[in-house]
Amino acid sequence: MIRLFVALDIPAPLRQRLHAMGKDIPGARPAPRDQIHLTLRFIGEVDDGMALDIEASLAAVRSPPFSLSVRGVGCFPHRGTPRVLWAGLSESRELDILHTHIENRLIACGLPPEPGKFSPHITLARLRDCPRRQADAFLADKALFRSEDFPVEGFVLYASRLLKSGAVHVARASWPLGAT
Ligand code: 2AM
Repeated sequence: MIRLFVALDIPAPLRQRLHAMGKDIPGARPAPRDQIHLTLRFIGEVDDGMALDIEASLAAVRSPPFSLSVRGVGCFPHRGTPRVLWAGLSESRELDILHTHIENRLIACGLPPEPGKFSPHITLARLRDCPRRQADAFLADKALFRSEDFPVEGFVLYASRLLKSGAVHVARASWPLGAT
């Protein structure tokens, strides 16, 4: 069995900035700098045959390249004890279209539809025992954070191995975006 998810890579200089933001929060476990990503679709555990089907199916996705920027920050859950701090993204119709194409290809492979609405975010840090007011202070401080636009030129299928030291992400395949 293999644990899979589909993601967009973030350019290294922006990953560095986001990682630095995640490090500022007392009591937070920042996302490893080189693993900062935007999850398009968490797939979960599948067997090797299904993983090959998924790879073949995602290769057929045709969607145009586009630009995104990071806009503001937030946390999950929205109320109560915060567990994840994240950076938000600019509104993007192209991102929604890409997500829909990927979702449709995965459903065609026999996976159940994604539960819940696609909520694009970039995880900055996971929190343990972080008082709400501390998270709120971070959210207020970074509310106006904006990045430069960055190009989205492809998407990646990652395998995630859960080790004691944390998750390790390994790219299994990636595909360029191009003319439809
Ligand atoms: P997130 O940090 O962007 O929320 C790989 O596990 C990635 O899949 C995680 O970084 C997490 O991204 C995302 N993910 C989404 N739903 C998940 C779930 N139910 N379990 C684990 N990871 C999930």
